[in-house]
Amino acid sequence: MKLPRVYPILDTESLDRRDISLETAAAAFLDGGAGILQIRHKSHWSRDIYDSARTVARLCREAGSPLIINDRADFAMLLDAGLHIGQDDLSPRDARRLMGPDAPIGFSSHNLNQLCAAGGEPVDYVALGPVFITGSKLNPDPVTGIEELRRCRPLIDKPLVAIGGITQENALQVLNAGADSVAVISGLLPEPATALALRERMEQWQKLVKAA
Ligand code: TZP
Ligand code: MG
Repeated sequence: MKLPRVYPILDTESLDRRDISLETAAAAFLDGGAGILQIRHKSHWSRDIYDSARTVARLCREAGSPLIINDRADFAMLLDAGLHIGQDDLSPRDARRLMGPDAPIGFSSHNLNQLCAAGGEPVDYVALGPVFITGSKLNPDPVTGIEELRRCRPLIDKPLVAIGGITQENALQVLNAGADSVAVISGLLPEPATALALRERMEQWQKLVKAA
């Protein structure tokens, strides 16, 4: 799987705090050139959320950008999307059994041991983080730092996504340390987060990562 250099995560809690709808953020990021999107919804998957996710899935299809659903294989399957799982979710093997051979599956790791183990799982990419301090995740694991990322990179063959506290200021360092892609929540949310500002922020990121 070839991952875009920037991997925007639509975290519904972060979007709610800024009063932005999932659809608005998705449309703005896709307009700004996003080559992939993830929906991360940690609370109840209500019908409203599912309807919004269906709209996002349609927008992603029209743009030719994959959509990945965090945690929930059931909704990923219904939306014909990919799946991102963590260490406490469905095992990668069971996720693959459900999702089939072709759906993209990502798997989170938080340290070197988890990363090496993830390298042998039936997943398409592995995330490592938090690389830096993050305010977007409840009870995050200890930060890995950039040197750990550099040390970890050669240990697996799969694409590596760095996550956690990645901003326009530190993203090039992270990519130069060997990450194939940077996953970003708050660094893609300007204040105020109008549709125009979101699109422009995405465009800035696209320009930035071209330099890596
Ligand atoms: N996993 C590790 S850090 C993190 C997740 C979901 C949150 C990343 O958010 P931000 O705002 O880009 O630090
Ligand atoms: Mg999870």
